[in-house]
Amino acid sequence: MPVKAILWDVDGVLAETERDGHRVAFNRAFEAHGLSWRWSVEHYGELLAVTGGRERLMHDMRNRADAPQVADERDKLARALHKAKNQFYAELVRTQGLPLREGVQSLLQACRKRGLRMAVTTTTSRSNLDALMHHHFGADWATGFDAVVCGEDVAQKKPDPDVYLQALKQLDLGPLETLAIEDSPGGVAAARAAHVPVVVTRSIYFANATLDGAVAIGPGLGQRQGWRPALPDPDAPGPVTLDDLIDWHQRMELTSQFG
Ligand code: XBP
Repeated sequence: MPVKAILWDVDGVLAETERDGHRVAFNRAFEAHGLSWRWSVEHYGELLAVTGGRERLMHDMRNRADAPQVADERDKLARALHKAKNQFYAELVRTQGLPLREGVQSLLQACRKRGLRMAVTTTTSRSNLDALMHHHFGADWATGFDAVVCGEDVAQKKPDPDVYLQALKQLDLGPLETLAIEDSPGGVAAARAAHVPVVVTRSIYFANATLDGAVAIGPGLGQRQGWRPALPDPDAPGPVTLDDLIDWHQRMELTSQFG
C-alpha cells in the first residue's frame, strides 16, 4: 500500500524543544511565581514519562511537600504555571530560535514537491506548536499541512491513540496509507495503537529508550548511518530521504526490542 501522508510529531522530532525550551520555560515560570522549584535536565527527563505540561506539573507536585495540599489549589497553581510556561516558551522560541533538527527541512520540502500530504500529530498545546511553526515557517505555516491535531483537540494525550485517529479521520486515510515520525515511547505507542506505521528518530531524552514496533529506528533524519533496518549507502553524506521512508514503509518489517 503506498504512503499517502506523513504524520509529524513535534517535540523531539521537528526540534529538540524539551531540554532547552519547555524545561527552561517551566523554570522561568516557577521563578516568576516566587517558587524555588527548578527542574534539572535529568529530573525533566524522568518527568517526560508524563505527557502534557500541566499533567507533568501535577505529577511533580505530588512529590513536593511545599506544593498545595488541597486538590483544587494545586490544580489552580498548575494551570497558572502552565500558562506562564507557555508564554515563556513562545518568548524563548522567538528570541533563541530552537532550530529544526537536521533532515527535517529537506524532508518537508520533498513531501511538498511530490504532493505527499502531511499532518501534525502532537499533544502539545496549540500555542506552543504555533510559536515554533510560526518562527520557522511563517504565520501561514498551517496551510502547508492537511491536518493539524494538538493537545486541545484530544480527549486523552499520547500514548492514547486519539491524536492519530483524529488525523486519519481528517485526512480520510487508513492507517497503513500513512507513516508517522516519532521520538518517544509514548508517541510510538500512540501511533501503534492506531495501527499507524512509525519511524523513530531518536531525540536527546529518548536516546536509549526501548522502543518496540517501529518500521525503522535511527539517530535522526539528518544522517544515514545508524539506522535499523540499515539504509542503502549509509556512508553517503546527506539526510534520510523520502524514498528511504517509502522503502521502509513498503517493507514494513516491524522492529522489536530496538532498545
Ligand atoms: C509533547 C509533550 C508536551 C510538551 C509540553 O507531546 O509531552 O507536554 O512537553 O507541551 P508529544 P505542553 O508527545 O505530542 O510530543 O506544555 O503544551 O503540554
